[in-house]
Amino acid sequence: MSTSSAAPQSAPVSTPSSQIEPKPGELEVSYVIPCLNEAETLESCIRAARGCLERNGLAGEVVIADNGSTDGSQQIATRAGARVVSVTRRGYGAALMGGIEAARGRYVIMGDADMSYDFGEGMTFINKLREGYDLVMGNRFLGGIKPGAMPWKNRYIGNPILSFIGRLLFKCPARDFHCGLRAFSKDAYQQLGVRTTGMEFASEMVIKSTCRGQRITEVPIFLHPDGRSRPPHLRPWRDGWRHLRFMMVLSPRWTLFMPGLALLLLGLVGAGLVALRPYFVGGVAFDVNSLIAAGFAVLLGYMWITTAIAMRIHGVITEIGPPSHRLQSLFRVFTLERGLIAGGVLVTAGLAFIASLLAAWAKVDFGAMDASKAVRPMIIGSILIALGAQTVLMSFVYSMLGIRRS
Ligand SMILES: Nc1nc2c(ncn2[C@@H]2O[C@H](COP(=O)(O)OP(=O)(O)O)[C@@H](O)[C@H]2O)c(=O)[nH]1
Ligand SMILES: [Mg+2]
Repeated sequence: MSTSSAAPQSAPVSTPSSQIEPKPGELEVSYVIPCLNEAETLESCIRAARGCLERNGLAGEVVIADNGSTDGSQQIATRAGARVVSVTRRGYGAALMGGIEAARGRYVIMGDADMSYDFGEGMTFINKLREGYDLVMGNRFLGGIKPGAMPWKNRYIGNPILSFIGRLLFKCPARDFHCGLRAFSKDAYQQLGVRTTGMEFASEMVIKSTCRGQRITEVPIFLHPDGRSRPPHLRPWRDGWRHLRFMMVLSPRWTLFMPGLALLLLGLVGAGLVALRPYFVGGVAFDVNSLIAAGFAVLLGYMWITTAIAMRIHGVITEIGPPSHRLQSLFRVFTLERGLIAGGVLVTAGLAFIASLLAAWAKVDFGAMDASKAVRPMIIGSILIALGAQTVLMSFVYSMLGIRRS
C-alpha cells in the first residue's frame, strides 16, 4: 500500500491502497460482467463497455464471467470482442469472483449484462479510482430510476430497508448498498477475501470494504429497464433474505446483543423488586409469577448476549465481520479457567438457595410448606444454576473459537 496519488477531499475513511503506477503492459480497466443466458442484451453491453474504453483512450478489456449459459452467450461475447471466463461454481457472486480473479486490469468495473446499467458511464468511476478511492459505488437513487426499471418492492421496500440496515450496522457510507454497477481497484478487492457466491456478494463486498477502512465513494447513475424479454434472475424475497441474513450473522449487535441486554436489565430490575416479597403498584400486587417471568427474562437475555458474543468472535476470527476493539479488551481478561470459575460460582450460589429451601423443608419434617415462600428460593436458585451452566458452556465455545490461541 502507498499513498502516492492525490487523496480525495471528502474521503469517509482512510487506508488508501493500490495507488501504484501501472506496470508496463498492464491494463488499466477490466469490465467484468456476470452472465447467465443473456443472449438478448450481452452484445449491446459489450459494445457500450468497449465504446467507453475507446472514447476515453483507456487500455482495457471486457471479461464475461459465464456460468454455463446455454443460449450461446459465450459465442456472442467472443464475437463482440470480449474475453469469456467460464466459472463452474454457480451464482452471481461465484461468477464475479472468477471474473475478477481473471481480470488483468488494475481497476475493475462490474455491472450486469442486461442493459440495465449504462456502461458508457464507466469514466466517472475510473476518475474516482484515479483520485485514490478504493471502491466507487453507483447510486441509482441519486441518479435516477427510469420508469419500469425497478419493481416497486425492490424500490420502496427491499433496497431502502436493506441499505438502511447495512448503514446502521456497519456505518457504510454507500447509500445504494446493492447497486450492481460499481468499480474498485483489484488490489483493494483482493484484500477483502469476499466469499459469498449468491447475490449477497454485493453486500459482502461493500461491508468488508467499509470494515477494512477502505475509501469508498458513490456516484449517481441511472437504472434503465433491462432489455430482455424474460424475468430477472433475482428473486426478491429469497435474495433479500440472503442479504439480511448475511448482515445479521456478521453484526449481531442489533439483532441479538441489544435486545438481549434490554431483556436482561428488565429482568434484573423486575426480579429485584419481587425477589423477597410482593411489590405493589397502586392496588396491583406483583408476586412469585412475576419473579418467574423476570427470572426467565434474565436467563433469555443472558443467552442472547453470550450467543451474540460468540457470533461476533467467529466473525472477527474468520475476518468475515468487522474487527472489534471491545472484544480485544474482553479477551485480555477472559480465559477458559476464569469462565469456568465464574460459572461454578453461579451454580454454587444457585445450589445454596436450594439448600436453604431443603433446610427449611427438613424443619417441617419434609411435610407441606407455605408455597408462596418456598417457591422463591427455588426460582432464584434454578435461574442462577442455569446462568452458571450457560457461562460454562459459552466459556468452552469462546475458548474453542480460538480466542486464547495466541
Ligand atoms: N454467471 C452468472 N451470472 C448471473 C447469475 N445470476 C445472475 N447473473 C447475472 O447477474 C446480472 C444481474 O442479474 P439480474 O437477473 O439482472 O438481477 P437483478 O438486476 O438484480 O434483478 C445479470 O447480468 C445476470 O446475467 C448466476 O447465477 N451466474
Ligand atoms: Mg438486472
